[in-house]
Amino acid sequence: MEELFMRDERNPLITAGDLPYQANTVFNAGAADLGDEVLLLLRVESCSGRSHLIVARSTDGVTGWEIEDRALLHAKQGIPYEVNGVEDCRVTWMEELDAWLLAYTAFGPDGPAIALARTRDFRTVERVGLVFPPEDKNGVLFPQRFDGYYAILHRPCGNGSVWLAYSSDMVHWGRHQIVLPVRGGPWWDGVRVGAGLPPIRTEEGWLLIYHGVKELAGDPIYRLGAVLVDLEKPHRLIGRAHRWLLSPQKPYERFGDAPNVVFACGGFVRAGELWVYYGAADSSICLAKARVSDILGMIEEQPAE
Ligand code: BMA
Repeated sequence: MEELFMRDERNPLITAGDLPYQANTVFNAGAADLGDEVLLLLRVESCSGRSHLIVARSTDGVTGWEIEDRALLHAKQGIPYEVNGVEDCRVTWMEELDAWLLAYTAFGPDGPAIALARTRDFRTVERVGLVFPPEDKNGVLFPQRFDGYYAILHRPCGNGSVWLAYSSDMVHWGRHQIVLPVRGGPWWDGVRVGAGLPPIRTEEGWLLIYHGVKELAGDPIYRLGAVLVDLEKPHRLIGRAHRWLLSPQKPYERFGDAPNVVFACGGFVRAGELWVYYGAADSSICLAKARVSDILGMIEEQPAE
């Protein structure tokens, strides 16, 4: 099937064999466009089964990755809510704080939860703390405040929908509401949805790239889709593409530790083109690109069927 996103022909860009130490897999990276280089915050699953976050840098965002040999965040730092590791980090540039905010899955004794941290240089991090208790995943911060309030997307494990909450200090969160409901039935995003990339500001609204899950005879398929939410009131959904934008098709997306998965945490816009770094089959990191205007066109379009 023809899809909007074009995969980089050099995919997969990073696999466990590229790491400077032994590990099981690498996938679901957060991304930061630093201008003269691309920085990825890789999720590496070690041979203990737990994950940590490690920095990789490349001048063209595709080749020549320099991967650090010490994790930026890992379970061994003795934080109780992270004893089972840290996963799936989303990296949001927060202009007013002059800092990168990290929203990630902190795996504690009671399951996955959402924690925040901040960094200026990706060498040291300051933890904000646990903001949503287990079970919760897919925390993604908006890059600005709305009427003085920070906004975060997250998916409490339960009903499968994406929720939005506001906070004046990033610690206490409230005004909870569903922003992106799970679609139900046979839809490609019928069982669960979760926010992916940090929200992208467009003239028409905030563009959110999310993952949707369909379950077939017990085997989930993870695909990527797009919605628009209101520029001033981001809890208001204003458009939703009915078809997915990227689905597992290539062998590296079909086979791996979790087959049939494309899962995105990081990306940015360069010259009107959205670069999406996605985890393939929970086993590698890949890149796909699409024009933002084409994605917006797809959100407006109603399905023929
Ligand atoms: C989700 C998350 C992701 C993972 C995906 C597919 O629930 O845990 O980290 O990539 O499942 O296994």
